[in-house]
Amino acid sequence: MTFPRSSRHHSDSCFNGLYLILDERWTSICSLSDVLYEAGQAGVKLVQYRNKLGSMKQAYSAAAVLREIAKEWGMVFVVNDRCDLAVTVEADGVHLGQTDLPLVYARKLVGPDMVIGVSTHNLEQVQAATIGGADYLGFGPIFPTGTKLNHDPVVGVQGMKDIRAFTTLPVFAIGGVSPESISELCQAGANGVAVASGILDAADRPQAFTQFLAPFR
Ligand code: 3NM
Repeated sequence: MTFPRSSRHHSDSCFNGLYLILDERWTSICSLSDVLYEAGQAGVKLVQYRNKLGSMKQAYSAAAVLREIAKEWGMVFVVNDRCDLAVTVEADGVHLGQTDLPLVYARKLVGPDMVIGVSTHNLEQVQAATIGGADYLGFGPIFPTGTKLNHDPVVGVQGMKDIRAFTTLPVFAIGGVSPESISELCQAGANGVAVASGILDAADRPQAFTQFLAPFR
């Protein structure tokens, strides 16, 4: 499946609200497939598979399963970091960090229709990704987080306010986001929030989905 061309448009409804990050490190405590089913039931529209440690073979096996579940629920499925994996599993998008392939080469690999998101941590990166043709941005870490190792300095809600005027792209606030922080982040200009531990660590995940989605309803 290729991503419908029109859906790369910023006004598309999947580039806001809750962006679920399924990090492979959580597989020791929960099944990412189960989480993705729950996400589908809860109405999540955008999901990312993140595997920083596994081999390509292992990442492929996991991503292929998740990709199918996402398809069943009509969720947009994005692969973190790896263009080759995104193409292989026919993901809807790939998400690039600052140390991944530069946007221009990623675009060459994934073709014109795949969504490309970029992680940004300061104004310079926001401007470069915007000019470079990203479809959406992650911006953070907004709050301290244990999920991303060796992360950039915490930018706070003020960081989001500071970059908002410099890009017209949809921006997802990321890093330590809780349901309580969402309205403040949206007021600061975030279009949505990208969340891993807030959901994956929740004792009651369906309730966590409800809490994270409520501010956007
Ligand atoms: N990227 P959690 S912060 C994957 O700042 C990631 O770009 C970040 O996980 C960035 O919701 C982060 O558990 C971790 O904090 C997000």
